[in-house]
Parts: sequence; C-alpha cells; structure tokens
Amino acid sequence: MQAYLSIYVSAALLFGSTCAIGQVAVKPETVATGLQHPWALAFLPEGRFLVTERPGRLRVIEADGRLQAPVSGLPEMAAGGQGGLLDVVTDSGFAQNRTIYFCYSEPGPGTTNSTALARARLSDDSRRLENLKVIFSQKPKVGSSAHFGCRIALREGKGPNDGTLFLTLGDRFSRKDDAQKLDNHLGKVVRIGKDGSIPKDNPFVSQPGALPEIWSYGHRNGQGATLAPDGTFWMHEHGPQGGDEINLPQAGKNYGWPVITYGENYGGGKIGEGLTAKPGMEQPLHQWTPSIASSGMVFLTSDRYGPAWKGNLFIGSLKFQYLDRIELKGGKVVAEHKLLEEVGQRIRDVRQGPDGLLYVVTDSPNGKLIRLAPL
Ligand SMILES: [Ca+2]
Repeated sequence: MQAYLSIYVSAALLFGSTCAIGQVAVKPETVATGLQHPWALAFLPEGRFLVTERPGRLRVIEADGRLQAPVSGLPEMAAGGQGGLLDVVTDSGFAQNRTIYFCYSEPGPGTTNSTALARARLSDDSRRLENLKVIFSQKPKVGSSAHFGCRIALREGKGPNDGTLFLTLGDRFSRKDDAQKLDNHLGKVVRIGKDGSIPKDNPFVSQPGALPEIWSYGHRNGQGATLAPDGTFWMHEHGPQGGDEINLPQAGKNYGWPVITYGENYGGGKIGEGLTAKPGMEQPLHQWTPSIASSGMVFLTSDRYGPAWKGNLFIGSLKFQYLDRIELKGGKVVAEHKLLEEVGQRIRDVRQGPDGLLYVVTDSPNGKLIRLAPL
C-alpha cells in the first residue's frame, strides 16, 4: 500500500495533477432512473438492459431508458437487510437460448436463509421466467440478513475449466470461523456446471468431509467477480473495518479470513490474533485500508476510451461513492483514479456493454443506470 501511494504521489507531482495520468474525458449520461436499489446489470440484444433490484425485482430497461414492468416468475426471496435479488448474468448463447443465471437470498426454515443460484429462460417477450431451476443452494441456512456475497462469473470455452460458473459466497457475518472449514459453503467461492453439476476437477471432490462445490475458501464477503481477458478468475471481497481485498482465487487455496486480515473489528480491536500473514494462506493482490466497500468489477477490453484505459480494471466504491479505475502492470495495482464522484451515489455494479462502453448502476432508493460517455 505504501509503495503504491508513493508511486501515485510521485506520478501526480510529475504530471501536476492526478487527473493528467491517462486522462480521458468522460461524461456520466443517465440512461434510466427510478430503480430501487439496483444491484446488477446485464445486456440484452437490441440495446436493452436487464437489471436486478435488491427488493426482489428483475427488470428489462429499454434502450431509451423506459423501465418495463418487473419480470414475473422469480422464486421466493428473503429480501431484507443485504438480501434479496442480487447478481445476474446472461449466458454466452443468450441470443439463441435466452438463458440467464442469477443469485439471491433463498428463504429456509423459520428466519433462516442462504444464497442460491438459479438458471432460467427469459421468455420471448421478456416478461416472465421459464424453466426456472435452482442449481445451487448454499449450506447451511443461517438466521442472518448480511453477507450473502454474491457475484457470478461465467467461464465459457472448451478448456478443462470452461462451461462453469464461479459464485462468491459470504460468511453470513455471524459465522466467520466457518470460512476456514470445508464442510460448509460459508465464506467460499464455489464452482459448478451451468446445469448445477459438479466439475470433476474441482479441488475437493475426493476429499472426505469437504463439500465438492468448493473452489477456494477463507473469504469474507465477495461482491465483485469477473474473468480477466486471459481467462483468469478475479474477485474482491469486503474486509471488516479495513482490509477490502482483490484476490485471484486458485483451486483449493485458502484466502485467510478470519485468521489473517488487514482489517480490524468495527469500532476497533484486532480480529483473532491480529495477523496479516500466515503460512498456507494466500496474500491478496491488493488491499484497501480504509475499506472502500467494493462492489462490481470488470476489465475494460474495448478501445472506446483510448489506449490508457484499455485493460484497466474498474470497481465500484459504495462507501466513498466513486468508480475506481485501476491500472495494472505485471499483474500488480500501480495506480488508482476516482471517477463519477460527481454522481454522489454508491456505485454498486460496473459492466462493459456490447457497445464497448462502461455502464454502472447506483445503489439508492432512486438508483440510476449510467453510461460513461467519452467526450
Ligand atoms: Ca484474505
């Protein structure tokens, strides 16, 4: 972090202002308003959008910004607190099969709930879901309204790790020690087939007592996930008070929570033994202290903003209400730049559209869908 800061500051001095580094003039263009706590954004053919609203609605937004009535046929949800309808992605074959995947808080007995992942077909008129199937359900169900995760990254292609979904799962806040145990799905990344099957090369399929969906463990609450242009799986997760992290989870590895963390308890005080490193536990690629409360994540692959931005990573900040443009070099974070501060809302998700432009949704009772228009 200190190394990063010194690079940032010296670059700023060199160029006179941080804005001069890789500067591209962009203007936030509001595409749609009136969204209630939008959480995730996907793209449909003909310039339309698919947006989740946390209270449990899925909406199509027309290219001109008109909101359609909520899509019907969604499963029952435990909406409340941080729970409800969360991430959504479209299948790479959506134009033919109209398949989507979404994650949400699924009610259990009494006041319990957990994160679930469902697959469905969006009807031809985009008004309802058909052939709904819950393809994963986090175990155990817990009486908590916090730390559901969840973000979905779909890896397509024909290689051994392809045709699968990565899903980030939170520790439910009250069960952090379970993130270190392999007999549950709390504080994990899981990996499943698009039909809910378990890939044969998942790391714990043949380990007695371990759940076979687990890809990596020791996570706290991941609310960003994507694939890098080279196909590597990237995610980020919220720390407690400090210590939000970017990780590149590899099969079977332990990302440390709650044994190691750069954060501390809310109100102060160390977590566990107050360690930041331990043998057998992975270090994050990057960490933010204080926490930015990261949400949403995408690599820009288009040329629409010029060469300075191509290949940059974009992550939303809920807490400080900006979009973080992250420059990487040699796989490390070398600079960060704040965008969209003028919007004054929590940035919940960021994606690259089929037009190569970046889009965000803002998490607010009157949330917006915003396009970053290059000037
Ligand atoms: Ca960690």
